[in-house]
Amino acid sequence: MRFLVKKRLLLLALVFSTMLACACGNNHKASNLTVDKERIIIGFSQVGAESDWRYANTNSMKEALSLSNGYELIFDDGQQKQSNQITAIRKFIQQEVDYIVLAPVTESGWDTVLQEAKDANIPVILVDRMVDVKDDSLFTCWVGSDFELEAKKVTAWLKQYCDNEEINPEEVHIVNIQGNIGASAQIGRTKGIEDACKEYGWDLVDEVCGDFTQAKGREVMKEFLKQYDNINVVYCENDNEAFGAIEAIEDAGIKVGSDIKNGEIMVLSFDGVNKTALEYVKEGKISCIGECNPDHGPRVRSIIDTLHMGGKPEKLQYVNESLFVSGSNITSLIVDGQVYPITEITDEE
Ligand code: GZL
Repeated sequence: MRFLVKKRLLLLALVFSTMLACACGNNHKASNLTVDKERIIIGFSQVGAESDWRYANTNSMKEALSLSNGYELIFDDGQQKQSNQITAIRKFIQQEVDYIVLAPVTESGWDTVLQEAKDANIPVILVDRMVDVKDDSLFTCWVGSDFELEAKKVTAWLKQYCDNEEINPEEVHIVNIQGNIGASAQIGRTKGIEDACKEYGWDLVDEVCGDFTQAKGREVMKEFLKQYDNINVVYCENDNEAFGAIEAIEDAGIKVGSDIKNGEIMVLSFDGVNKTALEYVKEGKISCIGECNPDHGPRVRSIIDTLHMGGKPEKLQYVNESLFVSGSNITSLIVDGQVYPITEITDEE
């Protein structure tokens, strides 16, 4: 009898433990769901992968919005096409993400799709470039650079340099290799050089789009050298274009450098993200770089966390930026009445 009781008890224990395991198992699944539910899901539409700056910006976002930090980032590379970015945003809406982050390739053409995101109650955070929309409630926050200020700093440096070297304004002949036409960075940097040429009396020989890429920058510079024989300053709207322009200038047997009174061609640029660009500054191949800070990830993370806790972050958030030079005796600049420091690139970098 005892044996029989024992057997039944064992059977009961077996059934009970199986039930317990299932219950735990389900609880385990439930806890997974609980964890997933807590994770913040973000759809990020990036411009593309056209430049070193863009890689650095993408890395900054992926590092800040990582799984280990409690985020699930759905990344889409727009390949520099607005139609791809609009498709990605619509996909994020269908996936019911918690937030959409957009780095818009150009400023115009976003009203409709951002209205769809608003109707779906999904906050949109802009990074890097701005959008030109009728209703600015279509985006919650923007993190990026003051591109016109970047250009004012670079042109103020050139003005200071010309004054120090006693170079007359009419002796300065500039070509501008522009970024993607319609991108905030292009709009601000082009406005900066055009205003400076008017203000200081420099000759703006020509402006052509270089797509923010090295290959296009080289092609445009090659064409400029065929068309014009008086160029002594090349204003590149990013470093990758500058790398291409330097290749074309050196292929034509001309020296790049700041000694424009003795036949060198000066190269000015923007970004200062990768080592080659800073090397070129040290070597004097690029005379001055307007820093463009790609590190938007931490700010976007803080904006999302604030929103998630019901807070109201600053709508427009500008990143701090400097100017990279080497060997010039200009140590600071005054732009619009404000003093800006200059970062001297030395071997210690
Ligand atoms: C600037 C960014 C620009 C960079 C380029 O914030 O939009 O786009 O200057 C990049 O390098 O391609």
